[in-house]
Order: sequence, then C-alpha cells, then structure tokens
Amino acid sequence: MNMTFRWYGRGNDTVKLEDVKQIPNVKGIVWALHHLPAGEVWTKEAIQDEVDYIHSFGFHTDVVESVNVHEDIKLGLPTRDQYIENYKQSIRNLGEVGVKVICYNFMPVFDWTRTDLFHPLEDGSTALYFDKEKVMNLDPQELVNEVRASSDLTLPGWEPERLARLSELFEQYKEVDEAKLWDNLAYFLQAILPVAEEAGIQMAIHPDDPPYSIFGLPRIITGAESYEKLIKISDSVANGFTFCSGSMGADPQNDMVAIAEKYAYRAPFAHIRNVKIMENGSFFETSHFTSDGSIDIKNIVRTLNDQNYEGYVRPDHGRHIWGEQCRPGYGLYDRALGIMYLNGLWDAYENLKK
Ligand code: DNO
Ligand code: MN
Repeated sequence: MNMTFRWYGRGNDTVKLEDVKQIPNVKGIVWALHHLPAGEVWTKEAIQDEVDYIHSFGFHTDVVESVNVHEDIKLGLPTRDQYIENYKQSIRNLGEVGVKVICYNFMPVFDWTRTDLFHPLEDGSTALYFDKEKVMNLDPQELVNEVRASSDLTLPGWEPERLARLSELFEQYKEVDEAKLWDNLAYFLQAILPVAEEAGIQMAIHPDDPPYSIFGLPRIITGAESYEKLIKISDSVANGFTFCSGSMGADPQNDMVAIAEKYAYRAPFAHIRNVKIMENGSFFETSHFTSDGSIDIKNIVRTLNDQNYEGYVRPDHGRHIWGEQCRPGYGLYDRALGIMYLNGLWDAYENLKK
C-alpha cells in the first residue's frame, strides 16, 4: 500500500503541504492541473512546475486525479477526435515526468453529486449528503442553484462555464443512452490505451457517484458488471480501475469486499472511505471508521493486505471537523484521521501474517 493524499494545488486548496507532511506514512500527493479546463493539453512546462513544487516537500507525484474527459468525447461528437489527440498529448507529457496512474471518470455532465455539502451530523461535524428523493424530484438546475448558494467552492463538474450550458448539455445527452455511452468510452479507450502503455501509465477509471442514473443521464461504471465490460473492451494493463469504496458502495447491492477481492489486481489506485446508507437510499459521508457507516472498510483493507496490494491508496472525502473551513469533503483533519485508521488496519493485518 502506497499511501497518498489528494491536493488541489497552490492557491486552490486550504490545505498546506507542510501540514500533509506531518501525517504519518503519506508518500505521495495526488494532484492535477485543476485550473485547466477539460480538453486542453497539459503542457510539459505546467506539469514540471507543479511536480517540482510537490517534490520539494519530499512527496512523489505518481498519481494524477483527474485528467478530465471533454464532454464532446462522452457525447461522441465529431469534435471528439481533436480532444482525444489533446488527451494523448497530455498522457505523453505526464509519462515524461514519471507519472504512473491517471484517474479519470466518464460521468456525463456532473462528477460526484450531492444535495447538501454541509449536512450536520450528530457529533457536531458536517459532511456531504445525498438525498435520493430530492435528486429524483428536482430539476438539475434547481439543485445546482440550491447547492451553490451554500458554498463558494464548486464541486468538480460544477464549474460556472459548464453550468451556464446546462440545458444545452441535457439536450445533447438525449441522444446518448447507456449503450451509446459505452461505445463512446470504448472509442476513447481504444485511442488512448496504446499511448498510455507506451508512456508507462495506467489509466484508472473512477466509478460513477452515485452509481446509478440521475436526472435521466446515463451512468455506466456502477458495479462488477461494468468492470467485466471494461475488461472486454481491452485487457491492456493500461486499462485499469480506481477502486472507490464510497462511490460504488453507495449502492448497497455492490459488495465492496467481494469487488476488492476480484478486481483489486486491476486497480492501481484505491479510494477508501465510508458512507452511511439509509433505508430510502439516501446517504451521508461518515468518518472512515467501519462501524460509523455501511461499508466494511476493515475487510476491504484486509482483502488488499491479503493480496499484498502495492497500489496507491488514499482516504477519500472526509467530514468537516474541529471548525475547519475547507473544500467540501477535502479538509485536512478528517482525512488525516482516515489515513491513521487505514495505517492501523494495514499494520495490524501485516502483523498477523508473521
Ligand atoms: C469521489 C471522488 C471524486 C473523484 C473523481 C475522479 O469519490 O473521489 O472526486 O475523484 O470523480 O475523476
Ligand atoms: Mn473516490
């Protein structure tokens, strides 16, 4: 297990790398050029500048999350070829500085979606919350307005430029059902995987969050079946997964321990976090501690440990605790606690082997 921490970059994150340095066992920073819109080439200069800064703290920069996929690629528009060329160039440029894994997702329009960014929990902290009924009944624009009014910080996929085109995007997706989205993903992968292989990079697709259709948009990376389909598209080593216990696990039908057992070998990157799922399907994010939520975190770690998992691991969204003002889900404190829990579990299982 190679422990990492996601960071949004200088001037774009409340967390400082000096502080991340004090969390035991963190080896690398999961980074991205967050200021670049999807579809643009990541230039060698911009990459080098970011990587040099992170290295100056002694962290590795092996994992990028995410190089976002332009909407035209997901929609399968004729303009996609140029965006795919740009994506390939970004892969090559990232390979040159030694990046090993690129996390990406193929979710139409929105990245992860929540209805409340600061939902109060009983312990006095706040956390991200997904009210299923609300999402099923609200128009996306209404939801976006409501959530944005609660925070200045945008969720990924909720950038103002994209939101301005919301109705246009929804119109375009009327032509794209699940089968079409799979075709568009296959087209993209067939084009980029040979380049990734050559660059020594594994692509690692992140599951959809939540792992089912919302607002009538297709969602395809939702469970074990999706993994089987992905492998059928290409069994190249570059065609990898990001295991995310909280995203895929938000559907109680997904047994995340079984999924880890079966697919961790194809996942060079793992996000480990907990969610508490309610009877009506709504969920909120909890601490990483197993008993606080619905996901069997300790047995996920045990499974990875049994397999001598050497991939990159990071805590995922945390609660907002001790008054921390931070990006929703991405504060320092609760993710640091999450890391120490994962470290503890790992050490304990490691010890049992002796
Ligand atoms: C959710 C988070 C996401 C994820 C992106 C990957 O579980 O990990 O923000 O990073 O969807 O592209
Ligand atoms: Mn995740």
